[in-house]
Amino acid sequence: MSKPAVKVVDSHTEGEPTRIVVSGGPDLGTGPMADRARIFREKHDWLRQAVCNEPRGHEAMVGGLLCEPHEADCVAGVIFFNNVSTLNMCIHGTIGLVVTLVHLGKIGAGVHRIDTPVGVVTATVGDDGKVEVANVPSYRLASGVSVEVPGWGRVRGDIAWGGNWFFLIDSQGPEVVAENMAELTEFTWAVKTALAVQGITGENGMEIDHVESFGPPADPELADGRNFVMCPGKAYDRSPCGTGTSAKLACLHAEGRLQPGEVWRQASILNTVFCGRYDLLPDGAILPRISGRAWVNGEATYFFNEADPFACGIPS
Ligand code: PYC
Repeated sequence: MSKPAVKVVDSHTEGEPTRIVVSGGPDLGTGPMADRARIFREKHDWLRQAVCNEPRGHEAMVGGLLCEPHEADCVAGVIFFNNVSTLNMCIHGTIGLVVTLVHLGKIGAGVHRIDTPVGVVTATVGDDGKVEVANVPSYRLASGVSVEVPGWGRVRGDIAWGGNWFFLIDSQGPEVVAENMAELTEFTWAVKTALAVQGITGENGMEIDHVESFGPPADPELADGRNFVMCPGKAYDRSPCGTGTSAKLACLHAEGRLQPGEVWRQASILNTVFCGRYDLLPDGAILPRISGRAWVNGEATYFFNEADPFACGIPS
């Protein structure tokens, strides 16, 4: 029997796409979002592939399933996913979700709580449409960690949590400029693979599934640094990556290079910018606040014809 159709709304946040399934998605129950994300992974992975993979999607597509929230006072719950798996957290996707909810007339300017598998985040929609997201608490786990990377030699970096686990590399490998996209992809992917092979992980053995390489900004008037972020499915982030910017803020805080409330302007490899600042939490972690812009750029209904060999996407 054909699966029921779903409706999606597309947007991009500073260049990075988000596709939110706004209706027709599977019933995952009413439990905490982390439990629902596990059910989604185990039983409905076809929908992730149908939304993110070709022929409807592409390697950089990030999807989100709009859900009823579990936590009180939240306007929505969401499970993010990409071309290979579910994501713990996604800030560019949250900004995309928020402009989608505005587009659908479900929310307006103001403060809105959103339930995710790694905790509640708070989004503030400005009158100008700009969105700031207060992320989950973030921290640097380790600094100056050395990893031997075949073909590239010894690479040093910091390990930090910003809602996903990141390995942050400064001024090593190919220069962080758009002309080096292919080399940056190979370099950061080789680092990610080496970290996994050598058993270098985040807390509790969690996989470091994002690698972030930094260099100077194209224009110091507009940004304080530029990054290239490798995502788990070997696509680079077209935006400055909100969880990656949160991990960066945690490292800047740990180094004493950025004070609470000070603004860090993080440019992406495409020179789009997120502004980040943080509050200090009593346990020494930081609460990052990341702001950026997103635009709704499409709506669609997806049909799953059982005669179509790629109705549920081409597996990646
Ligand atoms: O903005 O946090 C983010 C993100 C994660 C993966 C892609 N974008």
